[in-house]
Amino acid sequence: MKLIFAIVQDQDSNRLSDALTDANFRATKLASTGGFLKAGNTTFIIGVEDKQVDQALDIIRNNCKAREQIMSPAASLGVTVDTYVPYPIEVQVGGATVFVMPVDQFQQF
Ligand code: 2BA
Repeated sequence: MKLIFAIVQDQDSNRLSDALTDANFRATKLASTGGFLKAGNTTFIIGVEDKQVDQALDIIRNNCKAREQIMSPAASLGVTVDTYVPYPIEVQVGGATVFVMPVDQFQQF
C-alpha cells in the first residue's frame, strides 16, 4: 500500500476531490499553506493499493493546472527579513506537488 500526499492549488481542489471520488478513491483534504507564497493550498492524503498508484497520479495530473502567481511586496510583509521581497515577482505554481510513500500498516478500528 502507498500513501500519496498531493499539494494542489485551492482552485483545483474541488474538481480533484470529485474526480477521486468518482474513481472510488478515498481521500482526506487538509487546508495547508505554502511556505514560500504564504498562500492557502490544499493537501490531499490518499491511501491506495500499489497497483492503483498510477491511476491516482493520472487523476491528479489531469485535474491540476499550473498557474502564474504574483508575489507582491505586501504579501511578504510580516515575514522574516530573509524572505522579504521588495518587488513583485512572478512564480509558476503547480499543477501539483506529489509525494508517494510506502505504508507499513493500514488499520481501521
Ligand atoms: P509555496 O511554498 O508557497 O511555493 C509556491 C511556488 O513558489 C512554488 O510552486 C515555486 O514555483 C515557487 N517557490 C517556492 N519556493 C521557492 C524558492 N525558495 N525560490 C523561488 N521560488 C520558489 P510549486 O513548486 O508548484 O509548489 C507549490 C506548493 O507545493 C508550495 O507552495 C508548497 O506548499 C508545496 N511544495 C512544493 N515543494 C515542496 C516540497 N519539496 N516539500 C513540501 N511542500 C512543497
